[in-house]
Amino acid sequence: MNNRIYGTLFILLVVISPLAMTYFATNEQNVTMLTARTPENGNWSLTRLKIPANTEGITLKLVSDDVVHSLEIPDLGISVEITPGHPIYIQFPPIEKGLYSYFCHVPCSPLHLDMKGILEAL
Ligand SMILES: [Cu+2]
Repeated sequence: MNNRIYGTLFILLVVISPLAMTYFATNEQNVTMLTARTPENGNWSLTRLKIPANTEGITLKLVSDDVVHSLEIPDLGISVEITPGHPIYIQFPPIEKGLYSYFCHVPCSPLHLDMKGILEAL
C-alpha cells in the first residue's frame, strides 16, 4: 500500500515538476529584468531600456545586487523601492512612444546621482 502511494507521488513529481518549471520559465520570457547596483558596482544593468509602445502586459523585474535603491520614472508616476533579495515586478500600463528618464532616488553611494537611464517606448 505504502509503495503504491510513494510510486504515485514519484510519478506526480516526475511528470508535474517539469510542467511547472516550463510554466514559470515561459512566464519569465515576457519579463525584462533590470538590476540596480551602485555606480561603483556597475550601475543599472540597462541604461537604455526599450519596450514596445502602447502594449499591455509589459513587465519589468527589478532586483538589487547590493544595497537599497529605487526606480523613479516621474513621467509615468512610477516610484518603487528595490531591496536586495526581494525582486519586484512592475507591470507597465500601455505607454505612448517616447523617451522617459529613470533614476534611483535613494542616496545609495557617493556616485548615486550617476544612477540614471532612459526608457524608450517604440
Ligand atoms: Cu541610488
